[in-house]
Amino acid sequence: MTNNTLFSLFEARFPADKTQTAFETPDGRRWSFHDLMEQSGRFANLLASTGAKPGDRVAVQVSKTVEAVFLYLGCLRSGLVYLPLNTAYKSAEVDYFLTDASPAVLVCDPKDEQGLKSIAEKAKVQNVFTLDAKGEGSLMDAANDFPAGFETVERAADDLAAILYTSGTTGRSKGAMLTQGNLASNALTLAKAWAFEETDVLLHALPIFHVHGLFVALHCAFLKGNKVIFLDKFDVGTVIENLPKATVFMGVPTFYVRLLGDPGLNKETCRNMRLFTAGSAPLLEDTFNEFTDRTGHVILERYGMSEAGMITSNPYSGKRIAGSVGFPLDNDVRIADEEGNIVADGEIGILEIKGPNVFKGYWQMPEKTASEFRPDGYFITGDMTRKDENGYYRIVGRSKDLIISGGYNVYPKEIESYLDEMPGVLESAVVGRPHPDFGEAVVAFIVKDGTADIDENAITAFVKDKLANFKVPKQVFILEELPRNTMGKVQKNELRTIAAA
Ligand code: MLC
Ligand code: AMP
Repeated sequence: MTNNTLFSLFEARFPADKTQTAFETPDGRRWSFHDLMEQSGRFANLLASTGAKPGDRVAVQVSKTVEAVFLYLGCLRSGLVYLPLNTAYKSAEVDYFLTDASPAVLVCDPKDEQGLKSIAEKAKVQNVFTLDAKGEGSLMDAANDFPAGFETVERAADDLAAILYTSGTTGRSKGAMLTQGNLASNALTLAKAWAFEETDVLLHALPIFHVHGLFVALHCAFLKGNKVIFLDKFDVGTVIENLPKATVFMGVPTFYVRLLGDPGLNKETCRNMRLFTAGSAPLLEDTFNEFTDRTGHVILERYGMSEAGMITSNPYSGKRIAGSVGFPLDNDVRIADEEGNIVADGEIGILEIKGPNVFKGYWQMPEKTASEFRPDGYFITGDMTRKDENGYYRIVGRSKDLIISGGYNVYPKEIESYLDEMPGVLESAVVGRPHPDFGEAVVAFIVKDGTADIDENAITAFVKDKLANFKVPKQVFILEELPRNTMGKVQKNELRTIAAA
């Protein structure tokens, strides 16, 4: 190990024989650990040549490719801060992230380059490169001119490795600053807790712009030098086809619901598997039980968030309980009321956490950061939690107004603020309702301004135009007025009842 960075931690654990496969894709392409070292080295050299200095941000909004993973590693190697963006974000959303984070480099899909040019200029982004869904583009062309050798830049545990934007209850997204130390500690914890071995093969179907697909899944594999079967997106048929070649699979609950819908998922297809994990949203007990009946495997549910990586996990060796998220990993946890008073065992409160995995704060939001930490350093997760009689933690709700749809977080406030700007809309309220596929679906309630001539389609189209597709309401209700309590506050519970009916 040359130094103490996250990348060096991985590198020290890569197989001695670098010809071993690091990644393969269903179309027969294959990348060895030697390829990984060379390509990430070229990217690191290219990024350094742009004048970007350690600590500068690299914003990346590209399709899921192995080259994009190598770009992430190139950022880590050159000490740059990786800032991944959901490919579903529209230009207005990207505008906010670029303006807020002022990255030195933007890497986008060639088809978005023209549209993002003026936004990047306005945000004073010095360098724009492209990378497409085939792993080609100006980034690759430029990197090819650089040598593969690169000495990983020394960084301290407290230096930033990544910024992940999470939506905020106020409608303004917050950039969670994750340090080299945060990511390293969580990776080591998970690889150990989930008993990763050198012989594991990870079947990877998650997007790589979030904690789950980027850090949880890939970091475990890197720490054991595993082969990763890398799918460009989740597709039931492709997952089932590749399961027999894999030992580990990680997914959001929607993945498991969809897999169960295919008779091809059975004990035979799962014969080599040793671990299925689920998280990012609650896994229904029915899904958990049906999966065990069908495959003989008990899904291991864990709980986490952008700000802290994985916080709790069901045990690898002990009993995994449906509806529970298991026990705390390497962080201290406590359950407290809104004022921060610890609640009695068995009572519901908000989970607070402290540990090496917990982020450094929100990018350029010191006040917001301070308000989400207790004076003694505990971070307030906003997740309503109960510790049951056997010591298992259960996430029973959220104190934050948040919808989780197919594993993506949607903050109603953001959609409401946008809807309220629509000509003909007097006011709006957005809630979640149970959805058989996505777990929760976004539902909008609208009060029209007078006799404005707008209907459900117009409202949906308005949102679709500017916001990511997963934020588009699956249903719109037009009401005479919104239900309010005596204080004038919109009664979202009443709206949830209407939506669920
Ligand atoms: C797509 N759509 C969604 C959606 N994904 N709508 C609501 N919620 C979602 N999650 C839209 C599509 O744009 C489309 O709209 C319509 O819904 C149907 O699309 P689809 O073809 O069925 O969707 P698909 O492309 O298959 O994507 C679904 C999915 C994807 C479940 C595969 O959403 C996904 O990969 N989710 C994983 C999210 C994730 O990784 N979360 C981890 C966060 S980290 P239209 O109008 O085009 O028809 C985290 C911390 C932790 O939370 O603990 O892990
Ligand atoms: P994100 O901000 O995208 O990282 O989402 C984090 C949020 O997802 C958490 O605060 C929880 O509300 C939710 N979450 C993650 N895992 C689980 C789980 N296993 N059960 C219930 N909620 C979860």
